[in-house]
Amino acid sequence: MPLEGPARIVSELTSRGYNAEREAVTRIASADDPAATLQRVIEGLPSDALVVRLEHVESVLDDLSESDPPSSPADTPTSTGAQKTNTQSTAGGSPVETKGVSKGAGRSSDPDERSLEIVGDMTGESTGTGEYGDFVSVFRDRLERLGSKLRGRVNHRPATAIQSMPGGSDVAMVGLVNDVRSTASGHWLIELEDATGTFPWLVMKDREYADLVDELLCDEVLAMEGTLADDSGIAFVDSMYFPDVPRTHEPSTADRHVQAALISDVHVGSQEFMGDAWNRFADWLHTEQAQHVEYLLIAGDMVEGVGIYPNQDEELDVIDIYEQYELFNEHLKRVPGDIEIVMIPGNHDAVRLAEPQPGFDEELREIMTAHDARIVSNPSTVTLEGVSVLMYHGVSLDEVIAELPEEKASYDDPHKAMYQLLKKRHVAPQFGGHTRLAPEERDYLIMEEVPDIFHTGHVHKLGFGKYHNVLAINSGCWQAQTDFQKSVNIDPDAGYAPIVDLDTLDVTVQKFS
Ligand code: D5M
Ligand code: FE
Ligand code: ZN
Repeated sequence: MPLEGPARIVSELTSRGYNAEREAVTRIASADDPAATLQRVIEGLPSDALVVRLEHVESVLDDLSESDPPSSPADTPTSTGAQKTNTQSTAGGSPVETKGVSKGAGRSSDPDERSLEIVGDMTGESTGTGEYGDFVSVFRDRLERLGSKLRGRVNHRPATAIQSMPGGSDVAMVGLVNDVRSTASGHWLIELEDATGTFPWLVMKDREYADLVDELLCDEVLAMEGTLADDSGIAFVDSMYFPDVPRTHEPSTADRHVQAALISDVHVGSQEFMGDAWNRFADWLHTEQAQHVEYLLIAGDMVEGVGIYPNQDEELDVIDIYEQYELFNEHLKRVPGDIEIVMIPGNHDAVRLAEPQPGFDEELREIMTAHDARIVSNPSTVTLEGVSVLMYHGVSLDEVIAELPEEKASYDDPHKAMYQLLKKRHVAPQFGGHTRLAPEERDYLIMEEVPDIFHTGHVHKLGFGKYHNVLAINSGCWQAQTDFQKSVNIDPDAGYAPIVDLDTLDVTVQKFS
């Protein structure tokens, strides 16, 4: 079998169940005889090794240069006859894609320069029982924490106090949007709720704030300022304030040139999963062009799952959910072993559907061992070398897109829907709609801190842009158009990987389909 270079080496290793560090692959590819080197590396691996590391290759090459016969580490002889038979046929030497010893296609970076921290992972922290008291707690927490971002900006009063103020007073309130209705004369009536009660606010149709009304979602937190009517039963809105991202927000950046690949919606197990595109992506990660990609973030929907949508089983390639994860794990193995992976679940994954979704359970973690991936909840924030990335699968985007006018949120510009979530400082504001929410003591869906990058998926459309200096990226998918998507005219962006420079927050898109 000819050995054509890193991609070939990776697939050879993957087929034997190994994952490999990129530098190890480069080192093998640049050896005098890559095929023989690969063979000896495999023979010499400890029996419990899952990842082929640079040190394994170096030790084989050292042995070769001393003209010693290949030796396995004394304690773990693992070579098999079957593997040895390959040696002859592959030992002819073949062109390699990369040259060079320690640099080449492999990264030159020192793993010590990396840093990866997780904040807001609620895996194992769920306390909700779905009872009434949990709903009270979660909304109280939301109003308290998002309200605190607004209370300094307006001279707010509780709903019950406003009712007893004299007509004509200037008033302000911080609350949750309880209801939005249009009146017979075309004005808008917005009911705000706080811990004391509710109060109605009227937005006149000809006021500048009227066009903000179509952005409002139930249960988001905002502040209103206005004038109390003569009978003190309603207030006329003069200004609206959102928790929002300050315009002056200055994102953090990494101190060196390092990149992250942001993807989602792999959907392994679906007949439409694009395995070839995935393999091209994984092989590309082994090339020189990708040498600075040191992190891979996967924002949910690893597998297609079972029973997610009606008639979904007709489009399944693999019908057993555990087999789907096993297959996903095989695909992860092709990714260089020295890339740090972080993943959160999505609505197709085998965790509870209601958000926040805890990270995968032990049984699934034991299947997904190919990489020592960080498996965290949806949502979670991962900070890569100082750059915080809020990862959220994105089910609420369907709702934002359905409820807001086309120019403010659409499937063609998914990042604009993300801007709305940033403005509301909440990943899934609306309760009781399409997005299922699990009430917890704490509202884990709040954006307490402003992220530097906001990463979502779910809608299967690639889109990115900046909102008040925050980079919003919706990452597309690895699943070709399904019958359902065809029926509703969703044309997915499949087989793309957006790559972010963590030192500049610039984005480049690599296409593999
Ligand atoms: O969802 C991918 C996108 O397609 C997302 O915008 C929801 C939408 N979608 C896909 N299938 C359905 C069905 N059957 N009903 C409603 N909406 C759907 P994903 O969850 O990643 O498959
Ligand atoms: Fe998806
Ligand atoms: Zn999804």
